[in-house]
This record gives sequence, C-alpha cells and structure tokens, in this order.
Amino acid sequence: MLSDFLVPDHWFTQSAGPRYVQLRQRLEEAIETGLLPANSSLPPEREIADITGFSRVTVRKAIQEMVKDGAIEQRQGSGSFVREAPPRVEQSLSHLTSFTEDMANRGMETSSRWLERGVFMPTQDEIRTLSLSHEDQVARIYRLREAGGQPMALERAALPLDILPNPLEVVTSLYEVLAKHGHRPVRATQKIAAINLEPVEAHLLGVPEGTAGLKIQRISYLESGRVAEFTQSIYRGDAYDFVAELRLSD
Ligand code: 16G
Repeated sequence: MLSDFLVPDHWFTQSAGPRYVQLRQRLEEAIETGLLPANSSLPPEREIADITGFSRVTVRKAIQEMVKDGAIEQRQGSGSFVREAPPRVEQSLSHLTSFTEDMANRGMETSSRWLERGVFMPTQDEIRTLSLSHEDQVARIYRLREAGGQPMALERAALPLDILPNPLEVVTSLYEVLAKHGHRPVRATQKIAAINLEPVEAHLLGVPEGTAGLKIQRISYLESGRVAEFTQSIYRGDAYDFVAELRLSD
C-alpha cells in the first residue's frame, strides 16, 4: 500500500540530501513500480505530511518539482495526478512513411486536432522551398497529431495548390489524399534539431513548458524531382526515437 511505502523508516536517510529530494525519489519509485499508476491521484499534501512526518512545505516542494518535470499534473480543484506517459515510438529514417502509416504499423489509432487548414498567402520560406511565385497561394494544414489518445506532434505542412487544390479534403491522412491524386512523394530530406518547447507548443502537446522536443523539417519530392511538401513539425522528445541505418560507403 502507498501509505506503507511512504513511511520514512524504509527509505529516508538523514545524510542523503534534502528531505524534498528524497521524498520526490520515493514518489517516482512508486510511479515506476506501478504503486501509483498513470491517472491515479496522489494523496493530499496533508496526508503525505502525516505519513512522513515532513512539513507540508517539504511535501509541496517535492510535488512541485514533479509537476515541473511532467511526472505529475495538477488539475484545477481535483488535486494532483500521475501523468500518463506517451507511447514511445521508434521511427525509421530510411522509409518515407506518413504519420498515419507509422502509427497503424504499431497498432495505434490516430486522431488530429485542426489548428489551421486552408489556402493562404505563402511565407518567404514557403515561396523559396516550394519554388512558388509571389502571386501563388499555398495550401496549408496545421495539426496536433495524436496517437492512442496522446498528443505526439505539431505538424504544419505547406503544399503548392496544384498538388493539393483542396486542403479540406484532408481528413485523416495527407499522404492518402496525395496518393489519390497521383502526387504521393517518393523521396524526402529531413532535418532534425533539438529544442525546448515554447509555452504555446508545450500547452498543445500537454507537457510542461521548456520540455525537450524535436524540431523536424521534411521536404518531400515527386518522381519528377519537384518539391511536393514542406512540413515543419515539433515532436515530443519523450515520445520519439529516430533510428537511422548506416552502411559502409563503397
Ligand atoms: C509525417 C511527416 C510529415 C507528413 C505526414 C503525413 C515526419 C517528421 N513528418 O508525420 O512530413 O506530412 O507524415 O502524415 O515524419 P499523414 O498522411 O498521416 O497525414
């Protein structure tokens, strides 16, 4: 039982550092061992203070640290809960697949929250990357992508209008719509950089501000060599491992 697990006789050592740090480690252990499963609520501060004999200030500090690193979330009026970890996904860097395909291969359902979808005036970056003229418009879709009910990535795709004339046609998979029109990309380059999430991005991805993330830019090409897609994404760092296969060059 959690209350027995938190009795300090079993884990607290005077000389092993501040009380709030040791309490935090004990609570993390309770999460790792499943004693405090995902979505379960933490006992109130007062109760943890009673069990441990620590002050409420110490207990609050331990919990605040765990809120900051994303292990625990505080829900208005209903207390502190163990946050559900996202599924960790390995994505190959040698196959040109779509988000929907990647997740389906892992048996996961996908969903999207639409943040923007329509025809817009292109930005300078879009003009340059998609080889547009200043008069051209661009099809843009910006989505929060979810897998197994968990937010995984923010994706902003821009495409020339003749490749995606009606962005509203994209309901689940962009690549499926492109394939239907004979415009499925066959090759892509991808640039990956480490970032700390800005407040808005962190909020949408359901993680604390400043959490590590991956910024990914994909430029994909048609068989003809023309650029079909310019996508800028922000992936959760705790959800993705990108895996590349390397060969000795001949
Ligand atoms: C992937 C691609 C993205 C592409 C999307 C299409 C990366 C980093 N990005 O998420 O460029 O637009 O798949 O997915 O892999 P969809 O067909 O499911 O909409």
